Amino acid sequence: MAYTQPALAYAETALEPHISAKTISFHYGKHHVAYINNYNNLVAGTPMDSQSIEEVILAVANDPQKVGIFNNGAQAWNHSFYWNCLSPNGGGTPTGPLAAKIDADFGSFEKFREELKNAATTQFGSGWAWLVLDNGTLKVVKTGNAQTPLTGGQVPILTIDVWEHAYYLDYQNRRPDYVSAIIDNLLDWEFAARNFAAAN
Ligand code: MN3
Repeated sequence: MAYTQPALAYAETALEPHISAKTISFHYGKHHVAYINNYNNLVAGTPMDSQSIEEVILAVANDPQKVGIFNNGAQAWNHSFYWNCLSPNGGGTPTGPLAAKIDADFGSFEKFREELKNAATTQFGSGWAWLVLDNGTLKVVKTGNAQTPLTGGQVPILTIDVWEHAYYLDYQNRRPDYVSAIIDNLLDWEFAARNFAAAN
């Protein structure tokens, strides 16, 4: 069955001024939709059509014959995850077990924040910065293009899309400003806490 785009949990204007409605309209309404349509067209009529998108991503990750399925499927999944990482009531700091684990694994929230910002700003070209749980340890990692931590067995907790289409209308070349705006104002720590709890 076809993969369907999850509804946004907020209005297209809700993330302003940090991310404009115009960016959301293109990013959610055009880029993400295109990845999903491409993915559905590529798996239609194949056995992959009956698998979950996560199963397909893992199955085709290292298959040079299925690069198109991987790229579109992983981008479909990464973006669905990304929209959930953002909230008009986001930013600030985590609480509870996730906050304690960040302190334990990074030293402090401030050190984690610097590591995430550094990963997001130094990812060369298109890609993603992530907070993941890797064998019981929280880590910040970055992935290029459509690559996703799912293929390495890491559990995504949060992500920031650093493809230019994510910020160019609002920030042009100023990727660090976009990254800071997300970390300080939009990251949904309640979503992150649910991902962390589900992984334990
Ligand atoms: Mn994107």
